[in-house]
Amino acid sequence: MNAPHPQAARNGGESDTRKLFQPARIGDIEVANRVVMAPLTRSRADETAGDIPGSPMNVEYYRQRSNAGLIISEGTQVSPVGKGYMATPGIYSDEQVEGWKPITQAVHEAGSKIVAQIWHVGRVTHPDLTGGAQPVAPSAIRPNVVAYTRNGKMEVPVPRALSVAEIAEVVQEFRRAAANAIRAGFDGVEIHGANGYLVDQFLRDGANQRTDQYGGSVANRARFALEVIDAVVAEIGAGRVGIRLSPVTPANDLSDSKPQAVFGYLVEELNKRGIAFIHFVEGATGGPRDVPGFDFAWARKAFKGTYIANNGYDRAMAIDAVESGRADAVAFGRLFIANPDLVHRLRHDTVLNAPNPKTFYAPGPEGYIDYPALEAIAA
Ligand code: 8OZ
Repeated sequence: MNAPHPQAARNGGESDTRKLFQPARIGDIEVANRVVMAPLTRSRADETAGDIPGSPMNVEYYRQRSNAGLIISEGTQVSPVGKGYMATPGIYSDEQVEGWKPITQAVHEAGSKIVAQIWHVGRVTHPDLTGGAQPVAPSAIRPNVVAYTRNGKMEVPVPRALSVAEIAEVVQEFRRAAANAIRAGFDGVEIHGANGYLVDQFLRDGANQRTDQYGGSVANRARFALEVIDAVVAEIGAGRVGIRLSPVTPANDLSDSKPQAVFGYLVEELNKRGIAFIHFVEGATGGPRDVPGFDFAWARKAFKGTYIANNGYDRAMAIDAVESGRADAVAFGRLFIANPDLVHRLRHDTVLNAPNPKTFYAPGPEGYIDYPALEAIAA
């Protein structure tokens, strides 16, 4: 992109009437615009101290991006065995809750809102990341996935199938994570139901071969997701709860034979709960959008809450999606890594910094808090 689009110049700043830049309500959360920062794993928590977020660098990263109407935090594990990557922050210990506080405070001071993405990776991990514990899953089916650990790249092992009693414990872990998120100053939570992690493993039959009440029929496969939703809603209220779903993504070696059936049922059940939002990864996560198997336009019409769209959106697509009503809000991932002032840049149709994948998960400030804002470029 070079010169500002003429219409952007005319509609720029305060006079901008395009819906993407207008305030909205997402459940109980009032947002200044409909640009959402997608959840982004950055692997910069203090791992040796116990997966604790909130270093000055972490605070600065979120503060810089607080022009988003809503920030969805990086995935934060609900338990040690729910961790699948190096140096991801948790939200189960008191020390982690304290760590999140300066982050949520900085975001609020800058005028934005932030929900915690609460996450259990299920079978997508390795004992080197979980304190030695064998990964858990609906069924003992190994995904063809590698884990990145201190000891290098490892094939993930065969997981252990959770017992019914253990499933109830994991539901309670999500509930405690939601309570902790509110204690830490978050405006709500997004349950990570996408990208082949635990909630998604129960939903899709590529990972769920159970023969009890958590497997088989669509209603049985959706039971765990809905128990998590119900527990979290009971704890913090439906207006502060959302879920991320990716019905057709092949990410983390997961698939389903009939995604429309299982995710269609789930959308209808989520309507009954009145949750704030569904955040849809439309297509293959970080890849092609045109993957068959699920009708996102149907979901947009069927779901009564806020529809947040994600996956490969650029400025024109996002403006058009919200203007036309195909989405209520649009989440950007990689563009937010590289452009701390993304909303300003989208509003004024300016040049964008390119993200550098080499520093996405690297420790340290490089590629994290040193992408320049526009003022710095102009100076
Ligand atoms: C990229 C790298 C590590 C984790 C996801 C949480 O796929 C992730 C993730 C993505 O949702």
